[in-house]
Amino acid sequence: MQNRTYIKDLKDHVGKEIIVAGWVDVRRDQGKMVFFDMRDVTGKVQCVALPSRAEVIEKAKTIRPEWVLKITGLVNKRPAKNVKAGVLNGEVELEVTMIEVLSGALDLPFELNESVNLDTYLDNLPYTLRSERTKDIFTMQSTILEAYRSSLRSQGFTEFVAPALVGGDAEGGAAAFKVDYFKDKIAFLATSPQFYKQIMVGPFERAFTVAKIFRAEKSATTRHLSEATCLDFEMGFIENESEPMKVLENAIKDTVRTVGKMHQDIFTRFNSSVPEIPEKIPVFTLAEAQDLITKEFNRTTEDKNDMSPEDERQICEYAKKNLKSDFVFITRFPTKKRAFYTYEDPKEAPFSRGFDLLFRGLEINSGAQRIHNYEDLVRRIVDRGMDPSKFSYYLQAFKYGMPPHGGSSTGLERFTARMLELVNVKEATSFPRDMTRIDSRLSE
Ligand code: AMO
Repeated sequence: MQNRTYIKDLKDHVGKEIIVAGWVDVRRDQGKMVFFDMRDVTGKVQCVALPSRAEVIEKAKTIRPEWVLKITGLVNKRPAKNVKAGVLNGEVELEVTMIEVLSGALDLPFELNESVNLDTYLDNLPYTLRSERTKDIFTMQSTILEAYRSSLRSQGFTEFVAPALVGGDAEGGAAAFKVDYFKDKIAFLATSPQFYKQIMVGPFERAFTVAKIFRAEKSATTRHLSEATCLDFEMGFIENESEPMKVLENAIKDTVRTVGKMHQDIFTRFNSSVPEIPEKIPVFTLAEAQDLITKEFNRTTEDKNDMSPEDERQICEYAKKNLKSDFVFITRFPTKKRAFYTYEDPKEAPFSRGFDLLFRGLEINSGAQRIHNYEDLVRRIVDRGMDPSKFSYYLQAFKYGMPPHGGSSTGLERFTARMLELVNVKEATSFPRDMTRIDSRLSE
């Protein structure tokens, strides 16, 4: 739209006639005058329709929230008694000289910023995504994405685009969605860009991707989605898992620094705070973490081979209180509990070189050093009861020379959810898919 002024810039146009465009937020009639707030992507402003402008006031009386308008108006200073200090446009208002209705809106299901239950919120996403709270969440997510990418680039990584349609299931176990492909072939939606990022170590040594992953696990929890977004990287020529852990630590620190600089206001609105990270993120082996939990919380951990959600929560509580860290690394999981491609040093058996990163009580990242030797990898596939011929495409990377390598994957939705301390990861997903919903609710 030509000659449009963004609402955040109105204060620079006092005394001038300008054009704004956006949505009607609320309308308040006061005596013969009509007041309404207009909202565009940059903020809100109060508009006033005066009775002296007959055509304007008639139209103003018909408008409703969410109507889309193009407004011509004079930017006036507010009378001193009406100034709202510290609020965008608290010192100015728009005296409307012309209203053009670009689009009307039907009756709304509820007020935009009203708090509704999660299902109602999700049923109405094309509408509820416009709310202030939601806009804050996805503004935060957009910054996380940008900062993480930029950190990996500065650490020498090249971004590539991973496929979403794949011939086999990368995690060799995680339930995959099936797709009818050409020539009667059953393809899958990728459960991870794992194989492709490892292959990309060939051309780039250090590669990363922001990839969609699809998981058909029947998990109805606050941490599971059927479709998630992963920030995956892989790097060659490592000696052990501490190198990818360091790259990840840098990416996390860079991201936290950036959101802290840009979004203090959002943290405040969510009653949260910029995460604490000490010089070095604390690292515990699985056994150390579970011993600490037993000691600190007087509770025996049930599964010695993995962290339960309660274990994750308590070790994070411990680290926050005693080590001033919102992040904790857990290492030395038993190899049998990790994906088949995870490296195990014979001297360290039965433990693997895999790691998890926990953030405010939740696993947000998994990573590992990988097996790089062709014969070892084939043997591991066979040991896991799988057929190496099904992996022949991926195995080429190892047949033709692969350096020791490793990497990790951060779930964008989980990272965002814990950043703002949201209870459910679905709130940190603009269009969540789960067992009960794909846009609309699935019938019972
Ligand atoms: P993993 O399966 O642990 O590891 O996934 C990595 C990260 O992705 C996120 N995530 C999910 N988020 C929401 N809903 C889900 N259903 C879901 N599944 C995973 C989590 C998790 O930590 N290939 C390995 C990674 C690697 O070793 O590099 C993998 O996929 O935040």
